[in-house]
Amino acid sequence: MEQLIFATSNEGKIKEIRAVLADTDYQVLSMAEAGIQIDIDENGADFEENAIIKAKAVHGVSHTLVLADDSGLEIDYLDGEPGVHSARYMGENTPYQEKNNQILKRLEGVPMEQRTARFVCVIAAVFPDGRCVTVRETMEGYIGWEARGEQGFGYDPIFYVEPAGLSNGELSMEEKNRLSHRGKALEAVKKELL
Ligand code: ITT
Repeated sequence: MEQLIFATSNEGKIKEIRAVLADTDYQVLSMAEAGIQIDIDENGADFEENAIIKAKAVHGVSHTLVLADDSGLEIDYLDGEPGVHSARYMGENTPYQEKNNQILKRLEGVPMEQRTARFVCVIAAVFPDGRCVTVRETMEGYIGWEARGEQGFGYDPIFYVEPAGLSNGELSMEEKNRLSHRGKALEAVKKELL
């Protein structure tokens, strides 16, 4: 079995990634499992740049196949915020319960048709020879009126999908992976790995 390193330290992401890549010939190693401890400055202007920065930083140490995910939530009423700053919104260490409550407050009184939002996921793959490709996928939905569900991570409890009207926090990991930005981007990256 071949190995690949997924350049993330986000536990929520890595669980979803392992589930989708389970049917490939690759064993997925986290950075910790690969023994790589580096600080990466995610100073890119967009999701593509940041995904490439992360994948190349780890590839620079390992020289192996490396994947990285840069993702975030774009809320139309907030002009695309928090966007590429999703992890840093209100501070990296602020609990998501607080971040989610703050977003619900900022959207108080905003009608359904103006609550549209999407998750974006860009995955960069850097191959052992340094060749690099990116894939981008989105998940369209809306910001609900309350946080619901214990599944997933981050902004999942306030992001709702039609037609079921359930929050991502109420979806099983299998359901979320079937519909989500990350699930679809991982399926697209699988094709690049063949
Ligand atoms: P790595 O850079 O180590 O992968 P990170 O959490 O810092 O971890 P990003 O810079 O890509 O990753 O930030 C993505 C943020 O967007 C993440 O922390 C969540 O707040 C949010 N996010 C992305 N995908 C999400 C999802 O599927 N569900 C909920 N929130 C998500």
